Amino acid sequence: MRKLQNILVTGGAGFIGSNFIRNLLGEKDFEGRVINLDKLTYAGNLENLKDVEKNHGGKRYFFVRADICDSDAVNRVFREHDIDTVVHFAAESHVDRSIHGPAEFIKTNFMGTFILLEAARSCWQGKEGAHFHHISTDEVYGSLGETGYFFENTPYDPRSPYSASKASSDHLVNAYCHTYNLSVTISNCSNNYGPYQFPEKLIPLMISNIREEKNLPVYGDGRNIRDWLHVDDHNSAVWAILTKGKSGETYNIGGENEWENIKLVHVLCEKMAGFLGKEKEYYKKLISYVKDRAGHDRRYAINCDKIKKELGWKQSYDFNSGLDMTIKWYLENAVWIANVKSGEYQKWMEKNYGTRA
Ligand code: NAD
Ligand code: TDX
Repeated sequence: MRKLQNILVTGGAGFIGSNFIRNLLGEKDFEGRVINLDKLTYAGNLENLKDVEKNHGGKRYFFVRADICDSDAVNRVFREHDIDTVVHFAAESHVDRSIHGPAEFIKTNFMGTFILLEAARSCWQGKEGAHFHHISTDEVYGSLGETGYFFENTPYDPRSPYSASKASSDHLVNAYCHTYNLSVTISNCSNNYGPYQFPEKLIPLMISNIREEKNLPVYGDGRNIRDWLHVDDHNSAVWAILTKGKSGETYNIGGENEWENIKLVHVLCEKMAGFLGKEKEYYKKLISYVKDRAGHDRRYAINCDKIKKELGWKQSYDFNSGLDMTIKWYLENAVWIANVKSGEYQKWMEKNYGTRA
């Protein structure tokens, strides 16, 4: 089992990263320190980590506001905190935004990953046990028809600027392993849901709009399929890879839980009706089919037998109760939603979509 001391988490103020840090600091097999390096874009919010800062700030948890594209800042953090492990979450993560403005995706997702790899290469020369884990997505594999699954050896076929930027960063990570013998792992995960997800993504957007009785925009015919996984299950898989994963390997992580978008939106409407004391069908009238996303991938489905067999990981949430807990969290944290949706995000939405959101 790999021994981890000073972990650099990039993008730790975002959705998955903040949940990861919270879980990591509660992990019984980890006694080290976490350094969260985040630029705090519209998607990064320190409010996500208020409890972590209170309980561990200045002791086992440190926040550094920096851009992963800033080589000086990244190198400084590596040296000042004697980093031995990187968990690289930082990215521009929303497909729709990558269609409107790909430049930031290429910069952060590709160039940012390059800067981090270079820092690791120069700071880790001769460092025993140092390891770089890269968080990627199932979207790099492209789009499936009605049958079949993505395996670790499925050829890459990214189709949006977002997935192309993630795919190219995956290639770079592998190249550093082969060329410079850097210890690396990569995980390709399916769609996550859970607390602290920015309300631009399907599940929190729908929950937030249902609560406010706003339109529920379903793209195209609503029959695109995604495989949903609770964020804690994603993060327990990342922990398994960090501690037991083999350098040079890729691990798929998935929920084995496929849903057509429209069916999922129906379930959210029904569950929200239950929570908010309305009749079962009440919120479905808010659904509106809107113009499809350009190049919208039809279906994602992950085969995650490898991580199950080799690292003993498995999902622990069932979708029904995971969704209930998630909905409750958003209902209890309406102020969080209002806060994260103000500022830069709101300005961008108004520029690109008018006032729809
Ligand atoms: P998110 O958008 O919620 O958070 C991204 C974080 O990265 C934010 O805190 C943001 O401030 C930070 N960031 C962005 N650009 C930065 C930069 N240049 N320098 C430093 N920090 C920067 O994203 P998320 O949903 O938590 O996704 C995290 C990672 O997981 C991403 O790499 C994404 O591709 C991958 N992923 C996400 C999902 C999903 O369903 N959300 C699924 C599979 C993989
Ligand atoms: O308003 C919407 N209406 C709609 O029909 C939104 C926001 C989405 N959709 C559809 C598009 C997708 O088929 O719902 C599905 C899910 O959309 P997103 O939540 O935007 O996720 P997706 O595009 O599948 O990508 C997500 O999973 C893989 C994350 O955003 C990525 O970061 C991750 O890599």
